[in-house]
Amino acid sequence: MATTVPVPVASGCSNLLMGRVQQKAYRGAAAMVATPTLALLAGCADGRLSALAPAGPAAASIATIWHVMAWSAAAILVLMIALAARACLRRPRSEDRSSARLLLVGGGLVFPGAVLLALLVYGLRASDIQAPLSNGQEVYRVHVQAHQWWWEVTHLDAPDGPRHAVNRIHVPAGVPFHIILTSNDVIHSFWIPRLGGKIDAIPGRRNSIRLQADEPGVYDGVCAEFCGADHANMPLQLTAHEEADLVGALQQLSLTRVTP
Ligand SMILES: [Cu+2]
Repeated sequence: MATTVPVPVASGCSNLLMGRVQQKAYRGAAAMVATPTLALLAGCADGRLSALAPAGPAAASIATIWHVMAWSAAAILVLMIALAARACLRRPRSEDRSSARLLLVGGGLVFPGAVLLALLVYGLRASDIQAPLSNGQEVYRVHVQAHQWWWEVTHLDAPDGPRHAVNRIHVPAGVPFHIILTSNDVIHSFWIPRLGGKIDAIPGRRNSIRLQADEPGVYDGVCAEFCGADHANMPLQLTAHEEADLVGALQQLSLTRVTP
């Protein structure tokens, strides 16, 4: 004989309890995601190796495009989530077909096309800021030769002949200077995040980049291309001086080649 098993029905009280448990779980999950994210983002803002704390025109243009892209992407993500939620929650109607087509053409072709075009134009203009100046203009020059795992620095325009250093660069503040980059062995990448973008040091090639430090100070750099076992131990330090102090700093350096 068949018997009917009573199915327990949740009471209003237990529903309320479940709702509170779920709310607590959501809050806990949000805190678990938000806390480390905010801590990580705080580290981006004012570190000595932070591209988001620009100290020169090239780095400033890179930081601007980072902010534009990051916040625009966040806004688009929120919009997409809202549209997806709306699509899930409402019943489809026959007149939706024309608006769906408009959404596909506008949101899928026109909008991303316009965004990519604007980013391309901005990116081309931003890369011009780092292009070396033409030969007619006198610009302070430093030759940097990358080695596994150190930087050989030659200050070509020191007053009484080239001055040599290891992992240390001295430049004037407030004016552009050129870094001429070569490599002795493998591909490295020269990067001082607060002053500008990266540039590769490639064996057999000379690459140049124009940088500027707006204020006197010390700016840290790294090798940004994996170049072997000690890649992470290849720090670099650039000091920007007032013009009157630069000569004295250069005179402290060696007149002959130095190695670590
Ligand atoms: Cu390297």
